[in-house]
Amino acid sequence: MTFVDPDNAMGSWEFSGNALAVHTMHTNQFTVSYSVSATATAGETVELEEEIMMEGKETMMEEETMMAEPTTIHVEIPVGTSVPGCEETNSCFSPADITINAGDTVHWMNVDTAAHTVTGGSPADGPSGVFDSSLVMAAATYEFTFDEAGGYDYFCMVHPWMLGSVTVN
Ligand SMILES: [Cu+2]
Repeated sequence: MTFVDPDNAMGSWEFSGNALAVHTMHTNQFTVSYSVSATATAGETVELEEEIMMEGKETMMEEETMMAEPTTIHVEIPVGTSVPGCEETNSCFSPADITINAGDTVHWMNVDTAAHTVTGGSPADGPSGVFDSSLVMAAATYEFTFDEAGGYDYFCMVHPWMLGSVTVN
């Protein structure tokens, strides 16, 4: 699989294979984030994540602005959250309240045996429409990239005691 995209320097792509090569036509530094998923046994997913920095040749022109490179933040949907109790320790999502930078991606992993949702909004006001995983089955994942700064409450539509928040700077 080869991407040649002169207009878009950024993107997110899924592919299957066992090798990854990345290069740029420019000489500026750039960062590549990649994650590797492999199914170890049925129902169990192993996920590895690394970040590498590719360095281009020295140039006379320095990049003037360097934004923090987008990263992925991991949140677990813990075992046992389909019955009330986790809300007493604010642990229905783990961690329940996170702060990230605009452009970062939050990756939710359901390690519970029950299906859950990650739905923007609150039980009182309903879904915000900003993001909604729909049902995330056991051992499944959901991710969303937050491009806009702001505060985002979210909850589980199946178990409305399950609350979390993402603060985007
Ligand atoms: Cu739930």
